[in-house]
Amino acid sequence: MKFNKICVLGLGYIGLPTASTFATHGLRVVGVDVNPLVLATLRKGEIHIHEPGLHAALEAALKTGNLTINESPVEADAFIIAVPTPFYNDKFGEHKDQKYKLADMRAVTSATQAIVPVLRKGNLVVLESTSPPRTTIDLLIPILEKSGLKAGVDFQLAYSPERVLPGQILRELIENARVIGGVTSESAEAGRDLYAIFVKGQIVITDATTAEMVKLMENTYRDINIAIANEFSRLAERFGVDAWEAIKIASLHPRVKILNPGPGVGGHCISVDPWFLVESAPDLSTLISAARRVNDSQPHFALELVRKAIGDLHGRKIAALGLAFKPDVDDLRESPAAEVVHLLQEEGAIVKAFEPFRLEGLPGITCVNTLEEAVRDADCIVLLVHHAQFVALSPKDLAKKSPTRLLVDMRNAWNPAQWQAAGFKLFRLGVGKN
Ligand code: SAJ
Repeated sequence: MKFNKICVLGLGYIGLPTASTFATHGLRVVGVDVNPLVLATLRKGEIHIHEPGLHAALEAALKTGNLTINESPVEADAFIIAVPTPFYNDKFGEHKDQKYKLADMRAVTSATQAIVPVLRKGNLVVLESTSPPRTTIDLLIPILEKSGLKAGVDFQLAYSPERVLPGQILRELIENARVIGGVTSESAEAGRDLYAIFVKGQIVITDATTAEMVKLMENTYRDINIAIANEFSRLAERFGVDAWEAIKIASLHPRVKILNPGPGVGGHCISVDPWFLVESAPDLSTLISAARRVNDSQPHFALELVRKAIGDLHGRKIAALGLAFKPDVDDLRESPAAEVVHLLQEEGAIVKAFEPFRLEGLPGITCVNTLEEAVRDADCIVLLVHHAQFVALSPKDLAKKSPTRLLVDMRNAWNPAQWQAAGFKLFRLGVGKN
């Protein structure tokens, strides 16, 4: 299939890089968003999200004249839906007394509805948003067929998940392998023709539901692997073992690769996607939901470690280093570090947080602008996120900035021998032999 003009619905972390990349590869692209603030920002050539290289990509795309920004879709050869699929905050499912989260598919539904009036014979529609299995077939087809056209016959329909890592989106969009699942093999091939315009990685073709499941399986596998690392860290504390040392040794086995424990799992992908499987089949997803609960409860274990280090938390001054959900990004969504800070505050601790990538921090958390300010009068310093600049701190640096010699390291970022030799007392998550 040949493409001259496409419409990308949703200009966020995925839609905007995708729209810009298609435009710089010669397609005419209409980028659509329902948020007037986003439209106004983009029309000025500015961006509303932080992603390395994205501003330059948008500028390049606008400069070609190929990219235009619009509040609703227009006739085109193909439509790509890249809108968010968050959770309901106020609705839950329940299975055998266990609650699970429910995906809010309203943005996908309304984006799909918006395509109906402009859908024409011969078009291709692709859903990229992470979605519960069977969404393409059970949700999209009935809406799109209201146009009077038949999916897989009059128009092509495919699911192709985004699988890029925040911080490296523009590069991974082009280089990563891409999976495209069609409602028919013709649909999958049409999807392949579209993405082949810029994708250099392998393009794998399958059916739509398999492609939906592949995306969920990848992130669920990682979530479960981290959950077992977190559970190992709890066991190690009980048995007087250093979990980091044990995991490193176990992972020397050629068929074992255990991920790292930490204060929990955050971000908008790994802590979210497994619930899409649980929601779709709670009776069959007991391991997946148990892993989710292990990871969601990990901030409480982080809190207990700080209590072990400092005793009663009430009125104690704590410097929290890092609030992001993972190192060297500014993304605070679902961040376990922020959760640990809230728990410390609930116990009466006075916390000053320093997040170098987001100085303004989060509501309800006192954030300071420099490391010095955070640690100046602290009774205890807690490392929550292993940003490179924190890992690089030396005992000498910190001793000059702070009176405290009490440290809690949730990430195994600091070498215990080195810090202990300099007079610090270091408590590490997952270590039962401090
Ligand atoms: N984490 C640990 N221990 C580890 C690794 C990670 O506690 O050993 C924590 C991190 O601190 C963080 C969370 O897990 O809070 C998730 O971080 P991540 O780097 O594992 O993943 P994301 O959410 O940034 O990106 C993932 C990626 N998926 C996989 O690697 C399978 C990415 O490729 C996907 O595109 C992305 O989810 C997505 O959009 O789904």
